[in-house]
Amino acid sequence: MKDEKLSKKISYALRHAPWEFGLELDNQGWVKLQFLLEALNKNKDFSKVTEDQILKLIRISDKKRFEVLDGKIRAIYGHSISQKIQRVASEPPEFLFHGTTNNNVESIFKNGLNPILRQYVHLSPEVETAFQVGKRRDISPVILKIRAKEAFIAGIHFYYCNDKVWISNSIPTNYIELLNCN
Ligand code: HQG
Repeated sequence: MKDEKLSKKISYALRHAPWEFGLELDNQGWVKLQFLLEALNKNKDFSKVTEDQILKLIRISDKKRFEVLDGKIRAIYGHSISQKIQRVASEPPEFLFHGTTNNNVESIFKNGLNPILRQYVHLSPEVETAFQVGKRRDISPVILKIRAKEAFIAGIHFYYCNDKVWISNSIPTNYIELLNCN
């Protein structure tokens, strides 16, 4: 079993469709690791997955997508389920970055940055991570610079996920600028 395939399956279960696995997330997105494991093991492609394999996957992954605490597991970001995952807001760095496609830019400067199919907008403290996120959909992505501290002072909530990901609700256009890469 390739780690990437397992990671994608767990992301799908914990971010997008827990009911397909007979799982119910609590309001912070947690579910018993044992329940996830049993659900995965019912699928022939994942029948031999063990708890240790999941823990190792989390440990070695370049992106920290999941966390485990007290026998429970959750996706740290990326949710699209209708039940909103509750987070504790915190003060963001001065700037956060968002990588997107050239096609989206006009609409973003018209409508603001919106979660679209997810619960939150995804941002990063580093340009490089934003670039990699944008590159999933555009070989030459556009990097947007968000004046996060200013937005925070004006009452917009930001939530820390890990050292590469912050999330927020919609960001109005007046806090968004194109990053000058020259
Ligand atoms: C765009 C992956 C038009 C937005 C990634 C983005 C990330 C607008 C797309 C994480 C818009 C939504 C999240 C507007 C926003 N008009 N387009 N007003 N507002 N958009 O996938 O940030 O590898 O939901 O720019 O790496 O790309 O799966 O969000 O292009 O960390 O762990 O709408 O998911 O993480 O796309 O990616 P997404 P994202 P994993």
